[in-house]
Amino acid sequence: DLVAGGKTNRNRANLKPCPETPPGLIGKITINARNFTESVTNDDSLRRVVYGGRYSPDDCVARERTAIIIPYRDREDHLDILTRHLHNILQRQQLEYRIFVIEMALPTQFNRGLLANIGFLFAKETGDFSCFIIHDVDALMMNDKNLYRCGSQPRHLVTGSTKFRTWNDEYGLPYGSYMSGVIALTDSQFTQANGFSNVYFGWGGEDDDFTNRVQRANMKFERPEKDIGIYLAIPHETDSTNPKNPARFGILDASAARQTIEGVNSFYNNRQKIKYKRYAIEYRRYYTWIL
Ligand code: UD2
Repeated sequence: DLVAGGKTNRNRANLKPCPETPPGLIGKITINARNFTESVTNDDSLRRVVYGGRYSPDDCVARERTAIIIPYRDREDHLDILTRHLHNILQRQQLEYRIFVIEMALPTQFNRGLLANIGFLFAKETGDFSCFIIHDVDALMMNDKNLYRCGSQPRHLVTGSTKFRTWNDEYGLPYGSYMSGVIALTDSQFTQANGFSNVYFGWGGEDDDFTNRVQRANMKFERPEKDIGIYLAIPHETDSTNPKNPARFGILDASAARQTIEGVNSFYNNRQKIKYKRYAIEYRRYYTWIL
C-alpha cells in the first residue's frame, strides 16, 4: 500500500523541467455525449497510471504537482468517465498528479464543503502537492489548454458549462460571481480562506460561501479565457441523499462570522482541525478512494 499510495520517488536529478507550454495539446476536445465511455478510452494514457490514480512524466519534471479532489457519493458511471478523461488529458498537460475521491458514508446527508476540506488535508498528508483542485464528478473539460495548474490567485477553471447553456451560448454560467464546479488553489490560498465551511449539509450554498471566504481573505478568483474553460456537464437526476438545503440562505448570511472559527484549520471553539472518521481507504486502479 505504501508503495502504491506513497510519495513519488524523485530520484530523477538529471531531468529538465517540462516546457511551459506542453507540446502535445490539441485544444478543443470532441466528446461523444451519447457514448461518453467510448469517447474517453481511446489512448494509452490509462496504462501509464500507477495504482491509486497517480502519474508523473518520464522525460521531464512537471511544473505542477496537482491533487485532484472529487467530493463523491454514488455516481459510479460519472466517476469512471471523469477519471479516464482526466488521465488522458492531464498526461498531455505533463502534470504530476493524483486523483483522490472522497466519499461521504451513509446515512449522513451529502456535504461537499466538508469533503473538499477532508480531501485537502488528506492529500497534504499523502504527497507534496503544489496545487489542489476541487472537482465535480460530472464536469468534463472540453479544451485541454485549460491547464490544471494554480496561479497567483485562486482560479475558477470554468468559463462556461453545458449545464448553463443559453439560447445564444452553448457554454454559460448562471451568474457572474458563480465560482463552482472546478476550482484550483495552492495550499496557502486554500488555508488563507480557511477552506470551505463544514456546515452545509445537502445541496447548495457551500460554493457561494467559499467565494465570500476567498474575497474576505483579500484574494480574487481568476478564470482562463472564455473558449478555454468550457465543460460538458454529464446530465443527472437529483440525488436522494443530497436534497436542496432550505436553510442555505440563512447559513450564508452568517458566513462572515464563521470564517475564522469554522473551516479547514479550525472547528468551532476548539480551534483545531476538523475531525473525521476514515472508514476505508483503497488504492484503486484510477484513483485513491477514501470513505
Ligand atoms: C452545483 C455546482 C457544485 C455545487 C452544487 C451545490 C456546478 C457545475 N456545480 O452542482 O459545484 O456547488 O451545485 O452543492 O454548478 N455529489 C456526488 N453525489 C451526490 C451528490 C453530489 O458525488 O449524491 C458530488 C459530485 O461531485 C457532484 C457535486 O457533488 O458533481 C455537486 O453536486 P450536484 O452535481 O448534485 O450539484 P449541481 O450539479 O447542481
